[in-house]
Amino acid sequence: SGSPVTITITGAGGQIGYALLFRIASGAMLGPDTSVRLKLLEIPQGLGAAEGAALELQDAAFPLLDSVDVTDDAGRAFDGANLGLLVGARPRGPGMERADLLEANGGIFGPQGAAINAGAADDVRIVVVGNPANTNALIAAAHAPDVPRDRFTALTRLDHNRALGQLSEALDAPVGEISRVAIWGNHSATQFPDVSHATVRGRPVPEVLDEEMGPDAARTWLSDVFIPRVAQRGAEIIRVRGSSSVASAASATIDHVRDWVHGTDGAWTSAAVVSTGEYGVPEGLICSYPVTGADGTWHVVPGLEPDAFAAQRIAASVEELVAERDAVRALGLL
Ligand code: NAX
Repeated sequence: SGSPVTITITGAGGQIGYALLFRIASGAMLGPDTSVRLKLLEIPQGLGAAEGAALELQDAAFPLLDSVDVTDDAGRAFDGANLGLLVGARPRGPGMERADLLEANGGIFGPQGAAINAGAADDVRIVVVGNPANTNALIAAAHAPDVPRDRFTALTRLDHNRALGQLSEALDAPVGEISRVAIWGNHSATQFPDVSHATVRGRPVPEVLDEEMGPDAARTWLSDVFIPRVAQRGAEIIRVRGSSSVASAASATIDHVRDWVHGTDGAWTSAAVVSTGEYGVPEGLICSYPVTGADGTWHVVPGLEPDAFAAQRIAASVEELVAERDAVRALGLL
């Protein structure tokens, strides 16, 4: 099974970290033939929780787990990393302005990007989970000039999976029968969950919705129920559960990395990747697109023709990404 893959997890002592570690060590992310070497990065206050998780990983006796290293030193954490799951971030505190939030996260993702640049393996792949995920990924990438841009991504797979879950319920079809769903834009409330190309059991979803609800009701359901419910699902989870999404976020992170490394066999998923100008998105932004995974690379699905509604939704979310980029640029973080 070759040499172990080195995986750096930041914020490993936090909630998502706790849900992620055991699934990675079980082989759910890289498969049953790949052993893993885990490097857990925390800030000093989080070290105890990360060390406790490391003890429990030992107690779970995973055959694929080669070693676990806990540190608060980013240089040590990213040394030799093949994969970096950047989960730890600075949450928005009470009364915190957006610029303060971006600046605090710049103080995290800038140095982590530099540590990746200095010490990660040549094949390093990064997924940023910590919010604001797209812009944090942009900051990290800007501090890693020697790493190819397309190795920096942000997680929108949770949004994608949420969209699948909602469609599955509405269409009374298992998620495995639904294809070509897409999330466009920012991992935020402005994101555009797009079903215009989606199919269920091979039939176009818009057609099935029209048939089941009538065209007007279908349009209203999409714009007033489906889209806001997916885009605001995080807030709904907090309301119902009393705490933010954890296991679903970890599961989406596993899905993202697995599909990036092993490919999707032509199936669409969603990931925030560096734009090279596709669909009019300014080059360099980390924007969610419909993608396929092949040869260890994400490929933006080409040749789609967003209708007027979709184009307007995508533009609004991209505008927010531009504003975030301009704000971090003004703060000197890029
Ligand atoms: P927690 O607060 O439980 O854990 C975060 C951990 O990160 C803490 O243990 C903290 O000590 C650590 N940390 C902070 N700064 C660090 C640094 N500089 N280096 C290393 N570790 C650091 O939050 P959790 O629920 O695990 O969520 C983590 C992040 O995921 C948050 O930013 C959250 O907003 C984001 N999310 C992103 C999602 C997505 O789809 N992209 C969905 C879920 C989640 O909301």
